[in-house]
Amino acid sequence: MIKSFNELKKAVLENSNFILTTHVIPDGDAIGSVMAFDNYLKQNGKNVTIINHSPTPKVLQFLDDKNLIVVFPDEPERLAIQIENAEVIILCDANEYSRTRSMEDYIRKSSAVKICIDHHTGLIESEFDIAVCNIQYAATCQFIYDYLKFDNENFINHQIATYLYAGIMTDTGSFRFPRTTSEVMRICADLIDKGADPVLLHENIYDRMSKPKLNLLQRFLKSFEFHFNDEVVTSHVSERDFKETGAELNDVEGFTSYLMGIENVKMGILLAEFPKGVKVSIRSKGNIPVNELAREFGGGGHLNAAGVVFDKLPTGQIINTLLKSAEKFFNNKLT
Ligand SMILES: [Mn+2]
Repeated sequence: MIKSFNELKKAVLENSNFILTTHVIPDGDAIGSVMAFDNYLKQNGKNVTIINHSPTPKVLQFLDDKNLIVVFPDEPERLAIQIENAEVIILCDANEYSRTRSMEDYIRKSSAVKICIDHHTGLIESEFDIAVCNIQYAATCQFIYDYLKFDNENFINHQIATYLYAGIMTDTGSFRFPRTTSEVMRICADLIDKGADPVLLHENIYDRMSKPKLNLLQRFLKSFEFHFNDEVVTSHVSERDFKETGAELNDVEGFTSYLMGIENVKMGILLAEFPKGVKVSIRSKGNIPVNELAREFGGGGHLNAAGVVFDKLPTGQIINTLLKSAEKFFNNKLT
């Protein structure tokens, strides 16, 4: 566990120009954490720009109602200069520069103080000047909550409470994933006291299935195949499915819950084809380490939730490769 709140606070006090960023295809915790830290820094009178590689997914845009987040590929020349001149760059909800894709080289080249606030495995400490990381945390937003409590609780206004609640709610799968501790619930109770609206946030994020997503979901449900005595279920959505339904890659968010909601299923695999490759999401129950499985192919994640991106290959071939590797976790041989 690395928890350098004093160093983080010192970096905040000693500098004026900050850049916040997060990983490609940002989720609720990614957007929640950069929005919350942006608000905190601005309360401290700092100049802050949030620059991300990916546009904010539609379903999360309500969190950035003033359109503060700028997208690097939209204005690469201007933003590259800003990254170069920044005094501090903070990477939230990721611990590798490669997760910022088009921004990676510019961040590496910048002489800014580089800070990581994250809860994923695989941190290489030497890559950052300050790392605030702990894989026990349910969300990066939980870290930011703890940091703000450490600095001054009064910074947690209703906006920050909203961002942090959104991040914790999404990263815990609405408070049901393994790291949903009593501490997480206490934090969320406090965030509600400070102005987060749990009903509205849930509605805004989860009760908004678009027609294209619904149509993609129908195709996804039809793709299920069972293996290893029905303990493993695999699924896929093709590029054609995306094209014909009008759905986006982000729309597969939440699909893995359908895999894991099936009786006796211990591991679920979802393949989503996109123009340049195949995004694979792997989920498990109990102590089946899907992060180890993902790591064999260059991916990573948590014990029960991991991901990896494959080069463009037929989905059947990728599924067979993964099942072959997953064999060691199951008693039944590949059939
Ligand atoms: Mn996260």
